[in-house]
Amino acid sequence: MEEKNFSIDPTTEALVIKAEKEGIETLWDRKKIMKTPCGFGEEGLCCRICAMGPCRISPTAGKGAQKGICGATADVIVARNLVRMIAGGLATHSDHGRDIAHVLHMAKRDGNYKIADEKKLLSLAKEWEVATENRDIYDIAHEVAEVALNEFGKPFGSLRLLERVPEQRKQVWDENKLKPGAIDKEIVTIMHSTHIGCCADAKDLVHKGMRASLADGWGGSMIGTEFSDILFGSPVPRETEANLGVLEEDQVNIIVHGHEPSLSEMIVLAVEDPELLQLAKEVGAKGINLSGMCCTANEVTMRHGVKIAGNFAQQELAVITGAVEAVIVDVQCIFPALSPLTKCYHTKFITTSPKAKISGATHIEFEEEKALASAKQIVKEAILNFKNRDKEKVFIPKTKSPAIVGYSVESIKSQLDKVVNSHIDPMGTLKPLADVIKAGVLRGAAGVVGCNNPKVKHDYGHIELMKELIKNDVIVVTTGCAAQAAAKAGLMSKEARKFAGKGLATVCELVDIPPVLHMGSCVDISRILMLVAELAEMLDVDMSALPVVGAAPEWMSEKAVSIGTYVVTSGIDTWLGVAPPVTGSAAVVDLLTNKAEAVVGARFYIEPDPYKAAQQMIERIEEKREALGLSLAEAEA
Ligand code: XCC
Ligand code: SF4
Repeated sequence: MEEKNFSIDPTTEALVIKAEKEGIETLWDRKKIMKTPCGFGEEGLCCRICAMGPCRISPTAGKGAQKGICGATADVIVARNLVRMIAGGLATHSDHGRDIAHVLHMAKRDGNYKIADEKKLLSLAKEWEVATENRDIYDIAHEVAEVALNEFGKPFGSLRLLERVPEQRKQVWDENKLKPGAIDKEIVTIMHSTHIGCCADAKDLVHKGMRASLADGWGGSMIGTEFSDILFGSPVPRETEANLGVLEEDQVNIIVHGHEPSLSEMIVLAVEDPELLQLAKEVGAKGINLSGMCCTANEVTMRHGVKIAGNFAQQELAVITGAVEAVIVDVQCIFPALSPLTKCYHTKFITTSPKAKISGATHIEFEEEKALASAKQIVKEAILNFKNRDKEKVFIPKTKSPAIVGYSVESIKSQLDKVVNSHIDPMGTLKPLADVIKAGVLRGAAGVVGCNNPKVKHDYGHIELMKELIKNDVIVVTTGCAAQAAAKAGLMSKEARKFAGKGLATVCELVDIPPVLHMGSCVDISRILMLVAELAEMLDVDMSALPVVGAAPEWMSEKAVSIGTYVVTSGIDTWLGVAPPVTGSAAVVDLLTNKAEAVVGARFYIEPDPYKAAQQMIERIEEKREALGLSLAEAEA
């Protein structure tokens, strides 16, 4: 066995060794076979937008093709490719948001989907001027959902949720024509402008990308978060466990994987069904053990404490344990590799979304109108599969870590409120947070988010960066697969205070929180936006003035490109651990990592080394503190 050096997670190492013994391939094997990535692709210099091409150009080589056949320069080709990635990410997040809005639109008092957070619904109704007096709550819900659904295609005006943005930021966007229109329109505009022979100005293309990205963070994603909270409840802190050690030898193991909570919420209900529990007993299992992967895990752990089996890079490994009866998926971040892989074990691979059929998988279409019945049918399939488990093949690593999850903006506020305030503000307040930042007890805050990417040692980018930040009194908020890395590494337990600097440790103790806060799935980065926006409002400064930074150390998806762009366009400097495919254009690199700052007050940094990135992030935080006239000296904690 050659030395394993691709993950800091012990379960990952152990299961890859098992896979090798069984002749099973994983993403790391395929990565190895891939060898060096295509240089043109890596730099963004391959264009296949029309059939005169594909055109691969090498402008820096000084020989060979300097331009595409149509005459597109490196700047144009790189910019077009980049903004198409943004459109892809925006489309994906927003379509998720739209689906959830549709679910609210069909919610019924006696249906499968009900309203869990009336307060949030009523406050959104008020925000959108939907009448509430003397109306049935479900009528209100349906109208609010309709308003949201119209945000996707309305012919005029910009998005309603942009009204949540502090004045200073609105002004930045107004002055620079960055306010997006309807969500779908932003996607269409990019697809149109990047067609052969349309927009050929890198700066303008990047501008379009930035504008569109805001329709993700402050549009589709935010709708996804708001409506999920209304339907399934706004998260509150709760305990869970994370890593593949959550699988149980003597139970039916079911993994939900993907993104939209409309499926997983019903599975959560179905596994508690007495008849199905009885059936599990009948097939010889002690019970049904539900756990999650990727963002679906985040959705159900935030609201129900469902255990986290692992993050993106571990989806194959879960199957390789030989102990999983079913992997149930909906949309996004699902390896097609799961289909042949599950055939090597007894695991049933069940797809449920018409948007994500995967050949070789069992497709049980999840019909929202009959949601619970569909969910029960799916769970039943899993239970009946228990008897096919090959005990010889089972290996469940012992490793798992306790974690506290569920930090929505509301729960952060009420947690702060409990300690510091005498309930002056019935909604809770961020004032204590603003105060400790002002005083320098906390130097600032960082959002560390994003995926796994085999270009980075699995979880290493996330964990080393987070540890450095909290050690330096920077509180970390996190979502997505980064959050799962943190949970697995124990950074979301109260004991993790020992990794924090003196100031942060004191705050954690007073407020009774871990130093790294789980804020949800990737669409829930909208929660982070709201947190930053409220903090800016409280301090009466622009969002870009705050000692707040963002990072995606192991990102890989188009969604992440869209996220990074809306975070920067919202005024928050963002560090990427993996370079996006833009290095083929010095002009585009300059726009993203330099010139953006003059326009939106923030820019991208590309830094694969988490220690260096942490250093730069802390320096940036201190610069912002100084500019705000906040204390430079270490405050007495
Ligand atoms: Fe996917 Fe959302 Fe990335 Fe994880 S973090 S690999 S996008 S599941 Ni969103
Ligand atoms: Fe080549 Fe231009 Fe067609 Fe792209 S759009 S493939 S650069 S000819």
